[in-house]
Amino acid sequence: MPRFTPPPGAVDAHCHVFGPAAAFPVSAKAKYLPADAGPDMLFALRDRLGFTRNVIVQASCHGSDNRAMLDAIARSGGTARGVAVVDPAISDAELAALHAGGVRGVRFNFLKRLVDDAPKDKFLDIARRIQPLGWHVVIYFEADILDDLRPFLAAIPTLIVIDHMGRPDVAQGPAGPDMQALRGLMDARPDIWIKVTCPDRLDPKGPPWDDFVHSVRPLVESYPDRVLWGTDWPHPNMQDAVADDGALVDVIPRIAPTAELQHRLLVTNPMALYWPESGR
Ligand code: 0GY
Repeated sequence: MPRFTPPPGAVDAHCHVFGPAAAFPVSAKAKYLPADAGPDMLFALRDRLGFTRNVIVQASCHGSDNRAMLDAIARSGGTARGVAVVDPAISDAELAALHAGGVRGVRFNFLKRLVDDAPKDKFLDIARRIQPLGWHVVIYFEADILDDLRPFLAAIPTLIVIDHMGRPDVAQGPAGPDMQALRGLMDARPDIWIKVTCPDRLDPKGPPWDDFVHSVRPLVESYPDRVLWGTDWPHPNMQDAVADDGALVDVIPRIAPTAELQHRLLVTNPMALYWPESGR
């Protein structure tokens, strides 16, 4: 159990579901074979941690087969929405069906250990096609390719959310080159948002993840309207060091030290992106 109590209506804006494999097998191209982590487990975690809603992000192991995510959303009673991975050949009718199923964004993954290819031209076609739906693009990359990605990012016509801040080296501190590059990107374009997630992935020194807190808190304070937070449950590929979800929640008040920052991070911002009709 975390010590920190999230504000009412808090959203876990980065989590996944895996399978269950008997109903929703992983892709033939999956780079890892996860244990089942279905909606019942996700919603039990949500309740235990004191959250209200989930944004389920399609994980690479399910490829562009979004059925496990859609099934979880359908079982959530309106408390979950999703970010899909789509094939470039997807039809407009299929996109509309994803929207009806609760999808509000697409994910482009550039991590070579997770996907075989990341075709920028096809991604841009997809980004143009999802724009009329009011969706955004979620992009996952590592800090060393940020410079290469600049023209691609500039061409994306929708709001962009960067997973795990583009995996900066948090040991460099808030003034280090990775954080400065990220700030440069965000300062140049006000519709770039970041997920201030995954101390367990980004801070090899481990709990209580002081380097992560030291580097990330200034970002939350500088861009309070463009940050999202999530557990990253069930922590794919972290089998040697699965973080305690309660301990991850307890990082929130250290990177967002006031009640107002916490409310923006956990409620206002994710609600604006994923439940805009709620009018918050
Ligand atoms: C994350 C991070 C990872 C995995 C995936 O789609 C995925 O498989 O996103 C990772 O291995 O870094 O956000 O879950």
